[in-house]
Order: sequence, then C-alpha cells, then structure tokens
Amino acid sequence: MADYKELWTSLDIDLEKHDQLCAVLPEFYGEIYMQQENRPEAMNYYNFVVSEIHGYRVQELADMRKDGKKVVGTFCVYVPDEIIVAANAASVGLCAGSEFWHPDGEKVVPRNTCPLVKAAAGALVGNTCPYFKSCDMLVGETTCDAKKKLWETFAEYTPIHVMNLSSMKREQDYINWQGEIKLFKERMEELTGVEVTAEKLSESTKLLNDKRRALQRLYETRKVANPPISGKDALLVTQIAFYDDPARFTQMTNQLCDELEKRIENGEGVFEKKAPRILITGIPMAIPNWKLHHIIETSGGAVVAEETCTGVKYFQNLVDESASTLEDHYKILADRYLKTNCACFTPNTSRIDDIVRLYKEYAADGVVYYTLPFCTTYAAEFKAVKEALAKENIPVINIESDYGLEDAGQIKTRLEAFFEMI
Ligand code: BJ8
Repeated sequence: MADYKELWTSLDIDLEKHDQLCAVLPEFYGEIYMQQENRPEAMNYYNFVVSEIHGYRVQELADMRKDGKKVVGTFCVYVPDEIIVAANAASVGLCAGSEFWHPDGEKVVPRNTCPLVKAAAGALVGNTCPYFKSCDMLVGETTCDAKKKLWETFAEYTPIHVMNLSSMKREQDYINWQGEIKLFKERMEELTGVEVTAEKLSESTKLLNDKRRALQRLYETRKVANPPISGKDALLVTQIAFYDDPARFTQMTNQLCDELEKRIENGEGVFEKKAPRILITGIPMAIPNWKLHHIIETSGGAVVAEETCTGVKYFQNLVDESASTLEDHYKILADRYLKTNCACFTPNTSRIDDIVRLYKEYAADGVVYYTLPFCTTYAAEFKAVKEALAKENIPVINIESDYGLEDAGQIKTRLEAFFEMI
C-alpha cells in the first residue's frame, strides 16, 4: 500500500493503533483468499481494493470533500442510497467485521452487545477507521435495539440522522417510510446545499440499479452446476459494493461477469463436482468477516448464495425507474426498500419464502443459518425457519459465532458432519 500517513493524520487517526490493524490484514487475506486455486483473473481488482483498503478510496473521498462534496456513512440496507447520490454526496457502508474494534467498542456499549454493533462503536470511538473519519454525517435507522442505542452514543461524537423504520409492514408503515425518506432528503439537502430534484433521483436510481444488475448477473453465474467463482469471492465483491465508487464498481463487476460467463461456456468451475451446495441465511458479513464462507469452503462445501444483506437482500429488488415527480420517487423507494425482509420486522414470514425460493433457484443441498451472539431477532427466527424448512425437506444447521477464530475447529467439525448427512 502507498504511504497514506499524511491523509490519516489529517483525519485524526490514531496511527499507532491503526498500524496494528493494517499489520494483520494482509496475512489474514492472503491465507483466506490468495490460496484459492483457479480464481478468476478479474478478482485482481478486488484484491487491489482490499490491499488499499484504508488508502485509495479514502483518498478519493478526501479529494471529493476538498471539492465540496459530502460523504455519508450508513449501516443498513433500508437506507436509500438514491437520496444520498442525488444530493451529490458519496455513500459508504460502515458496518464493521473485525474483533479488533471490540475493546474500544466495549468502552461505550455493553459487552453483551452483538459483535457487529460493538465493532462499529469501536471503529468510531477508537479513531482507527478512516471511513468513519471521512463522513460528514452518519445515517442510523431504528431496526434492532442495539443499533437504536448505538445512534445515541454516536450522536455524542458526530452528526447523525436517524430514520424511523417501523417494525411492521402495514399500509401506515409504508406511508411512514415515505415520510422518512422525504425527511432524509431534506436533511441531505441541508447538509450538501444541493436541491434533490425528481430528475436527479431518476439519475441516481439508474446508477444504483446498474450496480444491482451487475450483482444480479454475478449471482446468476453461481446457479450453474459447478459455479465459476467461489462463495468467498462473491461475498467479497458484494462487501466492496457498499463503499466503492458505484460506476467503477459496476464496470469492474461486469468485467468479472464476462470472464465468469466464458468460464461457464468452457465448463470451468472452482469446486469439486460433489461439493454440497450451501445457501447461507442470516446476519450480514462486513469486511473482514469471511470466517463462515472460509470454513465451509475448506470443509468441502460450496457456498452458492447468501440470503443476507451482504448477499441477495442488497440487490435482488431493483427500484422502479418510472418515477417522474418527487412524490412518485418517495412512494417507489418506500415500496422497494420495504420489500427487504429483515428479522427486525414482525411478522417476518416473507423471509422464509425467500429462503425456500433461493434454495430452489440456486439448487442448494442445505442451508446454514448464521447468527451472531446477542442478536435476538435473528436467533429467535431460527425456530420458525427450521420448522418451515423441515416441511420442505430442506436440511438446515444453525451456526452462532462471533468474529474470533477460536471456535473455527468446532464449526468445521459440525459442518463436515452436516455435509455428510445432506
Ligand atoms: S436490514 S440485517 S443491515 S438491520 S446483528 S446489528 S440485527 S443485533 S445487522 Fe441488519 Fe439492516 Fe436488518 Fe440487514 Fe442488530 Fe442483530 Fe447486531 Fe444486526
């Protein structure tokens, strides 16, 4: 990585602590990613993005800010990026996937908070994440209790706008979400000084739909008998989608898809032919949380899809591009974003329908249900999912695990037994 010390200093990063973080990532990434055989050439772009994880893109954001643009950090796929982009701002997903940030996080949130929230808290208050430091405003949302309380803590450190998401999907909840989108638009206008017009929203919708289409195309390639890309690599691509420049990301991902489609034509896959095909469902996996995919794929399994927010939930639904007035846009955005089926909703039976549908679409052999400790909503939904899957004769295993690697051996043993059985 080039020398970004000056940039990090300008962002008030704790350089000493940050060096410790940067020191472990290359080896960790090397072990998990670079030892895979027969990787697509086009993955080099994503290797580059990771090798420059706190450099290149952070520099781009700093340059944008110098030119008067704003940067906004988000934590959830219910927050409409269309509004951010239409206000001429950049959006970065800030969810954090490393236990490195937990000690700092525990200074401001309870120890028994889910690892995702604890890591985000630590990344902000420990001054070790240049993305947090690049943001002019954060956007929270009222999904789970841990996040709701996190925003109160964050407000002590940085400007934050919180969107009030209902926990149900009745008519009044759709109307409420339209109102929240309008309020968010007004807050973005205040932040950027840019008027968000219907035309600008149509442009941002098209830009972000193109990104979704590229990801849909990528996931299509995973449906074939022997997928041309590992689950680990596909996960990495989706993770990077949350903070890369959208137009460049789309272009690079379409290039990757060109290569993958050629591989399919040539019958070239990356897995052993008999590898059990696995659908993962559950909690999103923020960089560098590659643990479960890595264990599955080094235990003989092939991850073919993720029913998660770092998987199909992020891109499976396009935004209707026909809106011509602001009111149309609010309605269309509210309808599209509320199609996501997060465990924070009650009831949330549509998530079960999604899991069964994806299992069939991706010709999976089994489902791995992934939860983090202290995430009540996802843990609680396991029972209903398990019962529904049993009726369809779909095998499922529940894996609860934090970001640490101590339980990797035990998970591997359980998964190997599961793969034997399916
Ligand atoms: S739409 S999944 S991105 S809320 S793991 S912080 S739920 S205690 S991440 Fe999520 Fe939006 Fe839903 Fe997706 Fe809370 Fe659970 Fe922690 Fe979680």
